[in-house]
Amino acid sequence: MNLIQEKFAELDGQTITTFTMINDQGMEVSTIDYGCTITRIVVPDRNGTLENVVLGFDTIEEYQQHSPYFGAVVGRHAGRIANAEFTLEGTTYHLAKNNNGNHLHGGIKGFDKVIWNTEVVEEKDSLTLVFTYLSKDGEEGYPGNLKMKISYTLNNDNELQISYEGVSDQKTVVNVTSHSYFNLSGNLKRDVLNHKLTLKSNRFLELDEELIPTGEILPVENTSFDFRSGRKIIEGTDTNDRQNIIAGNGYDHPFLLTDNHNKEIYLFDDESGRGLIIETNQPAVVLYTGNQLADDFSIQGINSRKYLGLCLETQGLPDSLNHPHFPSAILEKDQGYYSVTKYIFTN
Ligand code: G6D
Repeated sequence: MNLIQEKFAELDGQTITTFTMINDQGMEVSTIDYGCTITRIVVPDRNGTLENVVLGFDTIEEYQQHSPYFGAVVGRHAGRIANAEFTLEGTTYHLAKNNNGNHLHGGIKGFDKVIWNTEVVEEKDSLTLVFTYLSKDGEEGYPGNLKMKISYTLNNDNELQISYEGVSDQKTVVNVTSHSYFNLSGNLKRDVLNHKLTLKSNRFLELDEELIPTGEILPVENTSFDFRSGRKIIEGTDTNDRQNIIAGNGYDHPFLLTDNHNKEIYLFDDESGRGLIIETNQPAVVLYTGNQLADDFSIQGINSRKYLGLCLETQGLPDSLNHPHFPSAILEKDQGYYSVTKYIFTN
């Protein structure tokens, strides 16, 4: 295992650092301490060719100007919260209205836009980056001083594990995830429309026109949302299914998982032979197929466009605070928050 640490940029008088973990198979994971953002993941195809499989930039300016959370950690609360407010124990908290009058992904300056303290832990067959940050009481409108610790561990089996731990001195809400856009073709050679996704999920959340959950939990049977036997992404981008249409001709939906830590999510690109198995302790995964990717910038020389990457955001359920029948995102005072997701790359 090797670690390369180098300066990425200066921002507001602070240095942003790149940490590149390289395992003995040649897999690389590059991360910057700005938003714990994964900027590159390099893995082999069926012929052993090492190429990048995530959307990311080379400069902080591009992240500030163009990034729709490319590779970033998202929080305190990933996903949307309707009307940008929630009530806890009789107190209503008002959050940033940063998406059509609703709250999205932790607000204006969420976890994705702060610089995290970083430590490195080296083991014989693994490397871990430990990111810590104190999200103060009232930050982005959330209650409680929340101490967060996020660990990225790369081992020699081409597995990247991300764990999230948090504790707050007041009752609050927490729902954190990683927002990488995967594209297994390698160096963004193709879009993700022919990627095949298999999900252990028989229910998904209905969304309204503002992409807010209506509260209805729909069965996947006989719809383009049934990924139980594997389905190509393209089958959801040109359907007349209203849910695909309101998502911008694709998917932007939370799926309730029927299994944890048991290959519950599998993405495969036949042309490259690359696969990605995702296992998590979380109740849901948001599949977002890059339907809103703008086309007025380039990513490492490739023009950005719809469907150039897709996100599999393992997490609780968006807007659960307004839907008591959803798994809760409430974190009690001094209660430990723990979320873990493993990404297993195959070829
Ligand atoms: C869009 O609706 C989608 C979100 O799910 C995604 O996370 C964001 O773009 C980057 O708002």
